[in-house]
Amino acid sequence: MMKSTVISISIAVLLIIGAFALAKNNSNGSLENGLPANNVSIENGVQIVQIRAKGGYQPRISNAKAGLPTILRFNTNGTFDCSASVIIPSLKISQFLATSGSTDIDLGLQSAGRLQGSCGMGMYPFEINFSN
Ligand SMILES: [Cu+2]
Repeated sequence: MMKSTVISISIAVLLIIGAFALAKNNSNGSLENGLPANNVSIENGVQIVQIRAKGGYQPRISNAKAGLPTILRFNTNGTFDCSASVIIPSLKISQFLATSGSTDIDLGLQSAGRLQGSCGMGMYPFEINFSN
């Protein structure tokens, strides 16, 4: 009796520690410290904007060049939350992402300005600032 109580308390303590460790990992993996500073690259004249989608979008704000053919590439890794559903209202884009891997969305040529998108429910925003 006594022994099983000790065991269940130990398990509870381990679970709590585990939950904290997971939470800490998540916050470390997000935004500023989780991604390279530059998530925009140009390959063969095509601009690629990479955004990680999992529990929101990182980085939340990307800076890109206007007037280049542009691909928005979402990287996912076990993304089962609603950030797997992307909308960009001004371009009438609504796209489901692969649960893991990458999904490209062709943005074509964008003129200078701010392109805003979010998850399907509008709770996780992201934006791309295109400048000349
Ligand atoms: Cu959402």
